[in-house]
Amino acid sequence: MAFELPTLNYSNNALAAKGMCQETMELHHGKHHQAYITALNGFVAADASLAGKSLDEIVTTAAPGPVFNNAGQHWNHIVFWNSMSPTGGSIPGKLEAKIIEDLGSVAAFKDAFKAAGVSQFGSGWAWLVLGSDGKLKVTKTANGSNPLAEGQGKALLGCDVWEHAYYLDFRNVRPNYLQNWVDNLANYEYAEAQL
Ligand code: MN3
Repeated sequence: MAFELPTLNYSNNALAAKGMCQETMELHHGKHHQAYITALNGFVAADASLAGKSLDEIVTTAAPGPVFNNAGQHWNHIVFWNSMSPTGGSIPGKLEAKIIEDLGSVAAFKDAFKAAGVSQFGSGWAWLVLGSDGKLKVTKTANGSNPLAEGQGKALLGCDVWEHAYYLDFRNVRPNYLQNWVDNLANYEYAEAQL
């Protein structure tokens, strides 16, 4: 069965008041994400060894290259849409306590997350991950890679730092995009639900 673009839990203009405009959403979800899925489906249709594999299986087994890149980006964007909310930015108590225990403070978490995204040279992702040791950690990955592929743990939040994610709203200023993301867009309820 072909991979499909997931329906969003919110409208394309629902994040505009939070710093992600409707045009960004239309291009990012409707064009960029769709393009990864279309490419991935083309590779699957042309390669019997990929037929019937789940997205997680492809992400964890594909060699570096176009199949991995497009499967990874499909996986990453599914997490990304879930990682934002029109009511984002508020950290519920259980997650807040876990952040303080594992990362020191909410401010330290936000600083680490911003630093991960800012220091990712070129395109990539910043993540809040629950490691196999049961501890929260902040990571980053390049291009289409992700915590599943790299064995970092369970991805609780993922933030796209490719330029297409922020250029209309924040131009070249990636740090401001990340600051706004952790303060106003991040769906911390989604993160907490995965603990
Ligand atoms: Mn993207």
